[in-house]
Amino acid sequence: MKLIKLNATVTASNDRDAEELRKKLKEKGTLLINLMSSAGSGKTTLLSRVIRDLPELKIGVMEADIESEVDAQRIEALGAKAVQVHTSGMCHMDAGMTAAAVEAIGAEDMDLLFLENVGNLICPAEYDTGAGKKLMILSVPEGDDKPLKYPLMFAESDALAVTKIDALPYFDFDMDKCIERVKKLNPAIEIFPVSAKTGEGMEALEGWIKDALNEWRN
Ligand SMILES: Nc1nc2c(ncn2[C@@H]2O[C@H](COP(=O)(O)OP(=O)(O)O)[C@@H](O)[C@H]2O)c(=O)[nH]1
Ligand SMILES: [Mg+2]
Repeated sequence: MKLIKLNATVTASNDRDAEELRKKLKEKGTLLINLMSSAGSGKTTLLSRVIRDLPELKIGVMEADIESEVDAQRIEALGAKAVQVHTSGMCHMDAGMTAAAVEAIGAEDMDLLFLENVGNLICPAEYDTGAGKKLMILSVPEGDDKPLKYPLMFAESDALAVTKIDALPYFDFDMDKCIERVKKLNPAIEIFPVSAKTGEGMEALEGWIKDALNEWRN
């Protein structure tokens, strides 16, 4: 498994770098999905389920963290290609860092590339990474008030997976209220209640992923 250490690139050129990467991936027919959420909300677990459920697709995962290689190892154990990125203390990935990670994983002939962004609801929302789609996760234990506290990521994402719904009986999480709050910020967002543990709701989310790939290639 490859491990690369990256520093932030110059912010002023970020949007240009992002457009360049998006164009390059579009030409290859590879869809890059920027996966964002808090630490521990279930990004790696959800990706593991998607990799197992969609064996017909060639999927690569770029794992961004401050330290450790555990997530890339979890993905590689499933037979998918993974690269671990250490962000030199940064709380997000920018477009230059993402382009370097894409280079390291070798995106040739990949259908889907996931960027598992650094776990937090703030900084990743502020940077265009060059991804074709942004998928956000909110997990039930985090609470239905998070759209009120961290609106930008909800406003910026194309889809939201509300995960760990198997834990709903143990938390005061109001799904209707959560959906209403998110839709107020972003009327176009698609919302998928799922459990990566039991598999409930995953088919609908995976349908969204497959549709996004088809749309990207047309
Ligand atoms: N009950 C339940 N636990 C989950 C689910 N998805 C993830 N977890 C657990 O949440 C913890 C963090 O998951 P992980 O995928 O590492 O989160 P990440 O830090 O966002 O990548 C682990 O203990 C997982 O087993 C789920 O759908 N239901
Ligand atoms: Mg993870």
